[in-house]
Amino acid sequence: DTWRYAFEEAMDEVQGKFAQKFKEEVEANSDHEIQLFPFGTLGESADTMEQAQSGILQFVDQSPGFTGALIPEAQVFFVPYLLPQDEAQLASFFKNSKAINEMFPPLYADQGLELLTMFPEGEVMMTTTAPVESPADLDEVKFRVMTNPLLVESYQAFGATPTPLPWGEVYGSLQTGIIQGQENPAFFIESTKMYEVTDYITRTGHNNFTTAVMANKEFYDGLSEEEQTVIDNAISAAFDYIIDYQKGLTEESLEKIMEAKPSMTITDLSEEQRQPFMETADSVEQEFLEIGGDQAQAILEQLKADLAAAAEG
Ligand code: 6CS
Repeated sequence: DTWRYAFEEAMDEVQGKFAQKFKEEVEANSDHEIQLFPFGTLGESADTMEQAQSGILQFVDQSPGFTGALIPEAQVFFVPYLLPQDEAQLASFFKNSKAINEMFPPLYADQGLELLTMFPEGEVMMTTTAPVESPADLDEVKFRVMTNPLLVESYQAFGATPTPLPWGEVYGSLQTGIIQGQENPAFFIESTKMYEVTDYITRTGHNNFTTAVMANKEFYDGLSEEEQTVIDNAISAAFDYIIDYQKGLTEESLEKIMEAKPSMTITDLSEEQRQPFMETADSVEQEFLEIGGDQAQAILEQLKADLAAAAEG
């Protein structure tokens, strides 16, 4: 039979590459087929999540940026400066984290979802219509964020006017001036041509984009052990593949942006310039403890321990 898998990006973007590898592995090792639904074919991220919860879809990729209202603990990924930028460290963290692999699955299960994996998609950068060197430059800037309450808090702390929007509205809103900024990893800024509607890219180092892949839980629980193993192995192969695929991707994407639009300004903020942004982290973390659900504190503590372990190597 055919299993349906929706994701939030195009086929040749990171989530699409992951999904294609997963499909290839499942199809090579079972009689099942996977039908892929890239962004735009079944609606926005909130729509595909509903479809996965109701069993219309067997698999869905939804980033915690959109899962915060459903699973408040998933907002932890928006405490600024929590995740490192080092790619090897990040990969090891996602692979071995007890918070991700043991504490999050029951929270997703409560929502009818089997959490299969989380993986990083790259350093998040701001793209804006005016330069950003300090929080003061974000004053009065309507800045699009994913629909996640803690991400809203964090951009408020950065001094901006956060505007939560689904992805499909971002390009048009920048074009018409409803918003003046947004954040995303470099590959996505390049592939979705964010440089056409903004003039500045600012690297503040405040986050790395996290995404999550899950199955409808009833579907997954109803599979044979053998079939579950095929899925788990395919996820694990796709994880290794996507980590490898992203090596050098950030810098390559920035080069492509500069080729497409030589007048684009890319600024990597110095440690000193980053300081005022970093100083907001404690208050956003406190806010997470208040709005991050029953497990907020336990998840945050475990995640920090997992990050420390990944940093030691
Ligand atoms: O900003 C967003 O909404 C989108 N960003 C990425 C990198 N993937 C999917 C998501 O919808």
